[in-house]
Amino acid sequence: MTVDAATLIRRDLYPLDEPGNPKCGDIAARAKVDLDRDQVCVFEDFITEEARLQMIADVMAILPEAYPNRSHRTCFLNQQPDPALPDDHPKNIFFDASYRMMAYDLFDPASALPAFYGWAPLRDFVARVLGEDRLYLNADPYQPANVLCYGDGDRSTWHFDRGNEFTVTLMLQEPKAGGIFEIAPEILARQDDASADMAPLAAVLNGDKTNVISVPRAPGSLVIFRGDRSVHRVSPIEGDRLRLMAVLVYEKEPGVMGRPEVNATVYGPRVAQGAA
Ligand SMILES: O=C(O)CCC(=O)C(=O)O
Ligand SMILES: [Fe+2]
Repeated sequence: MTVDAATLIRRDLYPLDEPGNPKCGDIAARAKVDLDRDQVCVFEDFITEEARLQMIADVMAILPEAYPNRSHRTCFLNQQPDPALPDDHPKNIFFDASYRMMAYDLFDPASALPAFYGWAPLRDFVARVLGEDRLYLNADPYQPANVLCYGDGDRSTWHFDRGNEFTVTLMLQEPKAGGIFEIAPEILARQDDASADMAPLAAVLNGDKTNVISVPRAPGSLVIFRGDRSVHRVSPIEGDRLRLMAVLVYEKEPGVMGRPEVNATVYGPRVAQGAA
């Protein structure tokens, strides 16, 4: 039987299926202020403890199938240097990233995370916070909801998201130490602007924290962030408890799918069939 998503959410705090409830309007309005200022907003205690433990159990059961994704890349996700630019230009500063990536098709569609992802009141709430009329589910077989699994020494180094103006994450499990999400709000006005002043971005990449916010995220927190102009990272994970982070992808149009060659790099050779 499909899990009833309404039972997963702390509806005492977030009555999302009662959009006329003034609590929803207040929460969305406050979150929008944070999002506009910091490019990130946090909703603590979003899911019940039972839901969180169930989602963790589901993830652990399919962990061996997750793809160990390792990359050496710039913050723009390029894997090659740009010889026309100086060595200290952000396009020539490389970092290593590593984590295991759990694709959407690995989950039982009737289980908790797919039910949570597909729950229309959640999507409508995210749209309200973002100031969008409505949002749609991603139509790709692999991308709609993933879980990033970070073990000891894993990290997601500084990067801008590509193709997604915003990202929704749900923290399932915290590591013993490390694994802090850090973001430099609107450090670039546009990723593709060759004339942009790169100095503030270069400072962040070189360890300057002046423009960086650390976002505390307790297990069960839902987070919305705009990652396309705000470089962000997850600091190295320490210890033997995995950091498990669900990433939900909503779209501004219906029917959006990923490019097969991108999916092959993100999810591994098993999805490479059909890739260019
Ligand atoms: O794991 C996280 O907290 C953030 C992941 C991330 O950067 C992303 O999904 O774009
Ligand atoms: Fe990201």
